[in-house]
Amino acid sequence: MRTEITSFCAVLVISVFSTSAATSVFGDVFAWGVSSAAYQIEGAWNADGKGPSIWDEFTHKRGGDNGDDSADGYHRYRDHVMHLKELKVNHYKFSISWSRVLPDGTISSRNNAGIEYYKNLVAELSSNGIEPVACLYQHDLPAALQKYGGWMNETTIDLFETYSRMMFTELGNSVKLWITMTSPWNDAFRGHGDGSFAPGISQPETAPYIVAHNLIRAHSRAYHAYKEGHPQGKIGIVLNTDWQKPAAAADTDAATRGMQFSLGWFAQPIFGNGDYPEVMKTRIDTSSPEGKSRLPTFTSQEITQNRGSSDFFGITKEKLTLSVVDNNNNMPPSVGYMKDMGIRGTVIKSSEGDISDLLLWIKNTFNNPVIHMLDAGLSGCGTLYDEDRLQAMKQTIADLRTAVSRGIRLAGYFAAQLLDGFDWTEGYKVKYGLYHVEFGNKERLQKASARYYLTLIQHQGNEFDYPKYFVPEVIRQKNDFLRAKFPPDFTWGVATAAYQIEGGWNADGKGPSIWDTFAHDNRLAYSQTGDVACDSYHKYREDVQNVKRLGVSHYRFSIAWSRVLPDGRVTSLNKAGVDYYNNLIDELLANGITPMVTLYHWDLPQALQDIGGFQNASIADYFNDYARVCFEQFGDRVQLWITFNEAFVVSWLGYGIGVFAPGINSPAEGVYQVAHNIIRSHVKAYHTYDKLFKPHYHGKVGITLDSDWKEPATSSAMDRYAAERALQFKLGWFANPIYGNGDYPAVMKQYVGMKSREEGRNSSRLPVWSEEEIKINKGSYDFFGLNHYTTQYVVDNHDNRFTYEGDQDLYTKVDDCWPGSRADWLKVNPWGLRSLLRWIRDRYNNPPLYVTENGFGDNGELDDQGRISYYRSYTNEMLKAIHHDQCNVKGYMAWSLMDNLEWTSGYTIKFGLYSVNFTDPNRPRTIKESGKFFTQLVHDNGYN
Ligand code: GBH
Repeated sequence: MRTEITSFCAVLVISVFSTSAATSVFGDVFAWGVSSAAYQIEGAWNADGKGPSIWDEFTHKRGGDNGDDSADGYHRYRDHVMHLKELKVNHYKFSISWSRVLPDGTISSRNNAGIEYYKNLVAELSSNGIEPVACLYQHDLPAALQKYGGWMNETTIDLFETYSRMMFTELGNSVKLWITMTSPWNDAFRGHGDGSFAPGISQPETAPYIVAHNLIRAHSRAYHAYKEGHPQGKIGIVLNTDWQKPAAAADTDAATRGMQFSLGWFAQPIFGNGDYPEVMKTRIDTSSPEGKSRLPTFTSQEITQNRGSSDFFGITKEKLTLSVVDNNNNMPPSVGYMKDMGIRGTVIKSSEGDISDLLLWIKNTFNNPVIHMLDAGLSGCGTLYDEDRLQAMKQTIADLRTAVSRGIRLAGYFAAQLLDGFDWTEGYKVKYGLYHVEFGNKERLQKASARYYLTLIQHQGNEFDYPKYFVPEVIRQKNDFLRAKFPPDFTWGVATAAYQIEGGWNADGKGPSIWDTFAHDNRLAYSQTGDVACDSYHKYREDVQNVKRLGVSHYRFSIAWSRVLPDGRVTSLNKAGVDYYNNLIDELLANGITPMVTLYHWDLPQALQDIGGFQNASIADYFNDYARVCFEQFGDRVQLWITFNEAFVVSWLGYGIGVFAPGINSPAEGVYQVAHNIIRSHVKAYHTYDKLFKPHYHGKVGITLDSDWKEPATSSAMDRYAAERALQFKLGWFANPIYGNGDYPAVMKQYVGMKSREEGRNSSRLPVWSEEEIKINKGSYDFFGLNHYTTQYVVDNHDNRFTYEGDQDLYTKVDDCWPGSRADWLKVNPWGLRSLLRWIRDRYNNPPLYVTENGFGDNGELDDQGRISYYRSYTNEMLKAIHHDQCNVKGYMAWSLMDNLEWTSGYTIKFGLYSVNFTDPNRPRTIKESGKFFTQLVHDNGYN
């Protein structure tokens, strides 16, 4: 039932009702929290008197990513609290940067600005009803103390106590839940054993033991210092561990030993008998010089102080689980701590029950403590629709329910983490946030896992079905590769365009086009031109053989208007130009290949640009005349006609921002006029064919529109409206008049009208269709041509520019997980194609559709695995659209047959299934691996 509801508000209402009656296994008083750590998110590494920490020094020395700015939590803590409120968590765990409050680590260096920051954060949390959980130490020791040995020096224990006492005084009235330190194992082993954490010391024989010893003593000192003054408050420690399972029954002791060496090392002193686990003492003693154990000894007073020095057991289960094999002392080259432990752990995927087994082990080994679970989280490349992480959280919660049923005293769950931030060893390569952080401008966007978590909290941790829009179906199915065939009559082809391949720019009477002018004006990369290009004007026979070799049935090419009509007008008919296309068409037919002809792929006769091009309303008549000439000359053999390629590109890039020929800048008005005239031109030519030619030739006419898929960046209602708006402005602009109701999309009329009024105009910059025009626009097609390459996310955003872009009130961005290509604009997101096909199906009554272009740009290598993977995944999503969604897709043309002139990028970006050697005057073609892959796909007509 709930999954049917698409309104966000409605879902919230329903869930409130449906959960209020249910009881939670987690009890009524449960901490639902989120965690963060100072160095991972604060940034402002040297702001307002902050002293450097060992992590500042470590990362600066190491080079690469660092936490200098990170998510800028230091300045944006109010935003963070707002997000915590959105999540409806009741607790927030943060850590305090010691060197922000005491720049050199000692009390004499007190920095009020730093203290103020934490006071403000705590006040902001409290006033929003969120319980602050302050951690005194998470890895970022003041660098000044490292000069004296840091945690190797026991003076640091005293300094930690003094620092802690100061923070208890400063924040003790508001913070009732404290953590002395989080994951001290990392400081001990990673910081001093393998050196992968700051301070980067690698002395695995002794240093980890000394550091752990001092950390434990520092912890228990801070514990008692707090309890003296705040008997009501709670303070504890958070430990981290892998769950270590025996690989076989014989390895049971080894697995227990592994747990004792990692978790027991800290937990036995604090939650057990006050001292180190026996197995550690024995094993380290035996392999140490006589009477000088590498494992330090606690005094009896310390043992008493340690014992019970934590009001709760904070635990972080690392992402992975280890399968442990006994490797008693026999594991060269391992030394020190690892050798002492004497196990070999193989990382295996965590499975159901691991967390509950770990908690049960803690319960049994350490006296059934109250536990707070701090999720280690599942890292990823940072996709916004993080279904995997959502599933992992779901799994963790299910495990925790099991744990509770086994009598474990669970008091809280803290999801990791609030924000994408700096990950200690991986920098910004891996992301843990429930909120995405756009590091350049620090924008935050809610991921699907955040929506899941907040709904989980509303359900008090009970199982629930999450609404579909949290992660749309198409995205959830992205990894389900479909092994199936395309329909038997499915059409496969490859595509090219005249200016990109022909060359012969002034051969045999051809007139110049606006792209000749643009290129000769040095507007293309490296001043390259299409003067010769692939020289298809001379090599078309070879091209046809190459098409044939791929086994496809269709070839989509375009006619250069100014080759047929040099000055654009029918009076200038050029017989040589007509002959060229006749020859090409005849050659195709002779080889069993069906031509699909584009009349206009951007190369307007310069002579027509001289009278205003598409800004001149009479262009519709010129185009109609030109189309009629083509229908007359070639219509007896060509039955598939495309009037325009990518009306959007012509309008916006050609006449809006002028980055394409003819290079005109008219982003507010011209762009809409041009689009209007393109549609008029198309409609006229469509009806010309329909009336005069279709009765004899029975061909089909359509237009090719290009559209990226636009996915809402978050599932907020505003972003969802914005994504729909973006699609309507991009595709609906042309598709709605032709394939829809004959008029511009309502939302475009509304927005352009509104923006025009705001600007002080008394009429909209969007032209208006007459009743009569609407009638002839509507249905002026036999099929839908779609060019599709990539996807963007859409974020609702007020835009104060009065241009086609500004009119839309949104901005777009891409996903960190989508692979790039040689072209900046082309990110690989296969499921976008399926989403777009479904959108077209729903908006335009499932028209017969040809994907007339789709492809991937690289440097032109013959072993082009990137392209193969692109074609494989995109065509598979198309297959899903046909099989699962009943989209009426009739055919698919790969862009492109061969490497060619990539417009303003010149010959720098290659899209071909064949490579072309542009430095050889003969322009030899060579098939690429992708060409072979495509041949196989066409041959199999799907995936076996
Ligand atoms: C298709 O357009 C074209 O139809 C085809 O001719 C072309 O070769 C193919 O793409 C590959 O690019 O960064 O400002 O230069 C796809 C839509 C429109 C996407 C222009 C790239 C470049 C914008 N394209 N856009 S810019």
